[in-house]
Amino acid sequence: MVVKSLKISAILIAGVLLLAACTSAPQPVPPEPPTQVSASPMPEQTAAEELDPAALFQRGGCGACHIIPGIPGAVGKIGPDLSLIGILAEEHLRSAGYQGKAANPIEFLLESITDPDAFIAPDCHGVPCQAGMMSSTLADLYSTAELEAMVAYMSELTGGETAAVEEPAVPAAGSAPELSDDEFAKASQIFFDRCAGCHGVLRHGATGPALTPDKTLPKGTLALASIIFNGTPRGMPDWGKQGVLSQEEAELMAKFIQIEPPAPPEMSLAQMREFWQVFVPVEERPTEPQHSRDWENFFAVTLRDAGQIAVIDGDTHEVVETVDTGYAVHISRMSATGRYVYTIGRDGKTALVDLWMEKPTKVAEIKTCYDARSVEVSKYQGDLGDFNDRYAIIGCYWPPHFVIVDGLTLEPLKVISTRSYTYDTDEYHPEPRVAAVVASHFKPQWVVNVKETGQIWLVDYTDIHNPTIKMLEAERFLHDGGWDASLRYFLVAANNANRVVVLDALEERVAAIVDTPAIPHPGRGANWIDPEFGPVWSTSHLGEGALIAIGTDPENHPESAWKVVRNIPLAGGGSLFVKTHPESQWIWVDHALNSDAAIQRTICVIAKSNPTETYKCWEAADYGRAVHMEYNRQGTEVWVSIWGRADEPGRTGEIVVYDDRTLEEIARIPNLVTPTGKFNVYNTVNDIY
Ligand code: DHE
Repeated sequence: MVVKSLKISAILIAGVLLLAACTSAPQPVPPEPPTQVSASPMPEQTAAEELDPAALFQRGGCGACHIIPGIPGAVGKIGPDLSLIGILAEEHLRSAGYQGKAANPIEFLLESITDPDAFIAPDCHGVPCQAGMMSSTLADLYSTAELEAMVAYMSELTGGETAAVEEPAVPAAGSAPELSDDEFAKASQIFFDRCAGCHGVLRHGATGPALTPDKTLPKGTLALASIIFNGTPRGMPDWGKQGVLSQEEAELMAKFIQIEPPAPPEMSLAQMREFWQVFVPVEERPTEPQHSRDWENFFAVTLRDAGQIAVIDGDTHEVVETVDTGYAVHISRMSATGRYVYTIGRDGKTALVDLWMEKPTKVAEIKTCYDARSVEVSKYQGDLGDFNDRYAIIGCYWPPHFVIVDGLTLEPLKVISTRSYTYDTDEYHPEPRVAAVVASHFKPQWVVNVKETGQIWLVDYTDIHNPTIKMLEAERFLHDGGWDASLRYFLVAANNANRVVVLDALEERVAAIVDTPAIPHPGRGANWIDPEFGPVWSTSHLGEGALIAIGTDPENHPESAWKVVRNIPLAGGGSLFVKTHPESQWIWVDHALNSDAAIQRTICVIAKSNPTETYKCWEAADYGRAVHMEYNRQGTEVWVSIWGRADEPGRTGEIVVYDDRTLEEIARIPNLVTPTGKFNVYNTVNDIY
């Protein structure tokens, strides 16, 4: 009977709906139930009319992803807005992109549930909708009559009078799903591994939305599991489709995020001391390099899922040594002299590696947090003292604090909490995480970007036990950034505000805030000279296929300073990093988080002489994601990581080396386990990008 196909359609609708999944709360105020659904395959009409559409849409969690007028809480913005679907159904049906079997709008609406990918709506709140987002089993939740009622309801959404869309109400306490201790422990670990970076440990939201029970309970397990499994066009990864989470795990996580988040423990300086280890005391370390390699041309390469870095010789492409560091190393920074590499892992472990020893060796390590992303060193040398290699600063996600440690031993010296009030609404925030940290080249200062409160803290390190901290109001949520070519201005992405904040490190003020396309993500950005606008700094974006250039020379090019002077279309969104070198004629860009497998591994170059379009784009591998570019010391080679999977032998990852002048591939450094970031010693010390 028709039930099966109706079920399928329901899935589609549900998927569509799912995306929007109703946030909402009970007590629907449905519009007048539609009286006629029309045409063909709609038996059991009378039964359908008796059904309450609001309850049906809420059962499927449709409002989590869709705006559905009249359905309380259906205010989701992941899938298409269904406010005019009663009119648009016909338009979509006749469009060139339609590949389904429906003969009329009613069949189209039904099919949108049973075969959601038969038509991919063009607009999901400003970004293209994606195939495969809507659950293909949604229709199983409904009887034929119920599907008919939903279709009938949608067919009446033509922009006329409907009940107002309501914000979701907080559901009654006690309605959260229950998990066994084992399930809870497993979900906590998955959340830490996959979710906390974007949503926060306490789930107050940052790069991703807040996931507190008042937001998640109304959406329900089905809708949440679908989002977790299928991802969204605005950057939520498709964990299920990537094979990272099974359907059961997606459901487990959907339940977990409806429960109050557990508060993780704090960490005192005394506890950090317990973790602290010096393997090679300073006095036993060499006073000059113990090998003849050009260590300033070494690359520290993150082997993410191996918990290691590979130190690779930039002249010979040989892996000189692989060093155990910490879980999912995020970045490496070099000491001011370049001799030491500091790595920070997501487990909050910092490792100190000495490049002068016969083989690069871990000489000390410490754990200062349970979750972290940034580390930087002291670089100032001048009238106020010589701070080269004196201190390092470790920025933590949890606990929300930063820690100043001895630069040569990692001994913890001072811990400072970042808990404070949001710059704009002056609300207390319990989890303001430390995002990018950079060292000023002018003053004994670190620039500490506090994500959730939207403040840039200028931390003076001349007297670390009595530090002076200047707090600047900037924007939420600060993430990553880099210096302009003069090293005076630091440009940092406030990625969810679609803005870049410009810090003037000399005058210690925010010089400008620049509007950008969706979700700027520069890494450290790229500095180059535009033929028309002079010195500029570039970023690409996660939310849009766009590389922009912002003028950075207020003195000689005041008319273009702190303005977006170029907006160059890319192969797609999902770009994480850009890179260039003063000697290069190109700007390189990746698309590592694009949802399309071919685009994920596509890199593009833009000619500085014609910065209006990409000069060339190509796939750097036939598996994995192409991510993060870095130059060698001379600026003649570009290294690109192929980020594979640790559990797929032969496809775990490699580095592709290109001749920067000809764009020809000149080498592959094979068999690396999930390489991501690469940090050339000379370029990192001197902030060349
Ligand atoms: Fe990163 C930089 C945070 C996901 C690879 N990443 C940064 C910085 C921050 C940050 C705050 C800037 C550090 C600095 O300059 O002091 N990254 C986060 C996250 O919170 C996020 C979104 C989610 C998470 O849970 O970690 C995240 N980052 C990723 C990845 O998925 C990447 C590709 C692989 C990985 O390690 O998980 C990744 N992030 C990098 C790299 C840099 C980085 C390679 C340094 C770029 C540079 O050239 O400086």
